[in-house]
Amino acid sequence: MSDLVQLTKNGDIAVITINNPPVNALSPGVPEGIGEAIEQISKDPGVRAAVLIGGGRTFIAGADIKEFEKMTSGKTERGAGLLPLLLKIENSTKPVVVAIHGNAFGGGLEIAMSGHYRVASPDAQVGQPEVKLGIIPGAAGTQRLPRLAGVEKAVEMCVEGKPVKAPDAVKYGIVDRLIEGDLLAGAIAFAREVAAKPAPKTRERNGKLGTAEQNTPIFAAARETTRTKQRGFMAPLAAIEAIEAATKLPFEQGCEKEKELFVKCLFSDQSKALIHVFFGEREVAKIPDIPKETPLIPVNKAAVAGAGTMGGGIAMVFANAGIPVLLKDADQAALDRGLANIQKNYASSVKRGRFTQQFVDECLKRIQPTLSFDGFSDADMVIEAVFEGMALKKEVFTELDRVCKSGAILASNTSTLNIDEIASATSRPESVIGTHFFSPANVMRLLEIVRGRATSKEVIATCMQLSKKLGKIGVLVGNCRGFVGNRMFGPYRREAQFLVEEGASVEAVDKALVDYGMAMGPLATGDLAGLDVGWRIRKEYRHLEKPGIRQPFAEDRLCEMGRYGQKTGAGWYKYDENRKPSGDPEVAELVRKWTTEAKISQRQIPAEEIVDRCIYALVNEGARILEEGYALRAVDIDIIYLNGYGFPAYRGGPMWYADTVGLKNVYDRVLEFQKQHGEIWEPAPLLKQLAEQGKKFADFAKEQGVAASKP
Ligand code: 3H9
Repeated sequence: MSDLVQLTKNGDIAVITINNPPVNALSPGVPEGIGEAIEQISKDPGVRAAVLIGGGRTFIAGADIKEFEKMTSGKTERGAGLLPLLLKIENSTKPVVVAIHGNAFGGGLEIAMSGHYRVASPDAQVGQPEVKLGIIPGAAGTQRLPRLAGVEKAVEMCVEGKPVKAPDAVKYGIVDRLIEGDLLAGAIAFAREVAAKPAPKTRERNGKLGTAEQNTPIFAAARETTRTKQRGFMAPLAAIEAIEAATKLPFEQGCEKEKELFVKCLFSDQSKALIHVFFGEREVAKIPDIPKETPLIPVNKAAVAGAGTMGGGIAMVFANAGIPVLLKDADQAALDRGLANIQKNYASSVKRGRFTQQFVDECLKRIQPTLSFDGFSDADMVIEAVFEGMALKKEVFTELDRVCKSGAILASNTSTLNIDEIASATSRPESVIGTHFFSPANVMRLLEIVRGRATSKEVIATCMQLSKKLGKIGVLVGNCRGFVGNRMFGPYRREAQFLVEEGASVEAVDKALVDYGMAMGPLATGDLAGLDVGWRIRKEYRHLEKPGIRQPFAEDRLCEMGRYGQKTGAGWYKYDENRKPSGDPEVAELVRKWTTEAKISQRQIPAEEIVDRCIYALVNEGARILEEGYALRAVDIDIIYLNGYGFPAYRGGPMWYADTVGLKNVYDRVLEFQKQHGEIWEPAPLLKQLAEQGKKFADFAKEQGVAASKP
């Protein structure tokens, strides 16, 4: 038997233990090992029942995701899958009790459901998260789960991919019993209890499959919700179709249907992109020159300077993670406003069921308002979130340097300013780092961690680790203007504005990008963030722009008119009192007037060109960033765009998308744009180089392993 699976005996009960750390994925050898163990048990007269359990920290986290990549690229043959093994377990005449701790996810839950009974530790979780990888359960999960949990619950679990906690799993009929204390001992005792009983087969339990009359509205509602909440994703719809098959076809035919849909999803670009995202989210935590053993600075108390929207949101993030936090502002009115905002946000979280009132009360107690820096002296980490201006930031950091204890992390939430210059206001630049939260800070998952020239490895490692505790995904970036996300966002939004100035309507530009999959169009995003933000930055940096290069101007004109976006009730769109947007004919007329005066010829612009210009502007700038070493890997840029800018996960991020289109195709299109629009579209040297070599951005990251430490 494979050494990934062990078979031992406890009296008349066989114990099959899976040992494939870290998560007992079903890598080659594991299913075979389980199968052999089941065969041996069937032949052993001394065994009356069996327990199947995971060694280490978890039961089975699912199929080995790395194998999917090998399969779709033809590196390994597609085998018969797990189905024969599951039938072997289910057909065993000796009851198989599956004992779950940690997670039983994907293929793990599918194996568990082929067992005759399931017992679980109270803190275990079960789930079918396959949709998050762009696939559906492929080992009869869509057929067995509705038989155990009912159609509605199965649809919810397979479509949303969210795990269910063990006590709920008992309630839904997925788990038979919770075992407090020693799981193995409890499972063995349970196995003795059921050893003499006939072993129930999940595939024959049709009682919860419902009638057509009951199921039709469930499937219709699920499809409707999926189309809005998971717009553009194909796997959730496929999961619904597979479960529908479970309700209409005999088990074997249902499995056939599931297989057909599974294979279609697995070989899709969406699945490849989402698998890239899965590994990417883990890869960004790995910084080549910062070893795992780097000592961390304990962060048990935090302080935030500035109680505006960002400062308040950041304070909530710390409080939510159980870390007490001081919230300072210069005047009482601003502090009161900040606290009122925090309370409003928490109240709405309670209303939406995200938090309980008790949790919120505890969080609020952790946020301590203050008007002075006095209490900052024992904070382990301070996050500055004052108004975006270098002079003010430096003033704050000079003060922090004076009051904070030695070794405290001094972080700035700046979204554009130079971290080294900010650090120069202190006597300890090694403690200074950028932590760029995204708005709303308590909601958005991305945290850009900006490495200054002198930032110490301990400070970086601590912030990377802390991001997880704060429920964020931290991505290390270098210190360049706009860092990674906003630096790329500039050319993206520039193109959106050019397109409007060349004749596309505001609505057409946004619609093309929303249809591409973006959460919001670039112009509506500007209205949301406040058009004045970019306007102010453009004014500050105008002296750095090369003369003679075309710049968009309509947005600045809108700002001059006081049209800052949602907050002023008008920007590119106009807004009602509930901030509901509608197209504004006045904007269309004004833009036409301004562009006629500027002699910009007008034309109809197809959606495809709108998308290519905006997305390739992102990609071209991303290529520069990568080459200059301000992002560690192409995947880091992807993770930033997926988590901070509403880029569709099923396209894998801008750099992955470009790799999928083919860099030669992207390069050729950029050259076309350069011919039409001039220097602004000069291809990034790295794009040119990789396109000519027939390579991908992903290859570059692997080859270079650059660090984001460039000043
Ligand atoms: C499936 O089952 C399809 C079926 O229907 C069958 C069809 C035939 N495979 O996340 P962590 C690695 S699809 C390979 O940091 P945590 C991970 O990359 C699968 N590798 O730990 C990382 O490697 P590294 C359905 C995997 O404690 C290391 O393990 N299942 C897999 O924060 C530690 O992972 C899922 O989608 C895997 N399945 O979280 C579950 N899982 O150290 C996916 C993990 O080199 N997994 N790795 O970076 C998870 O959600 C989390 O890993 C889990 C643990 C919650 C289990």
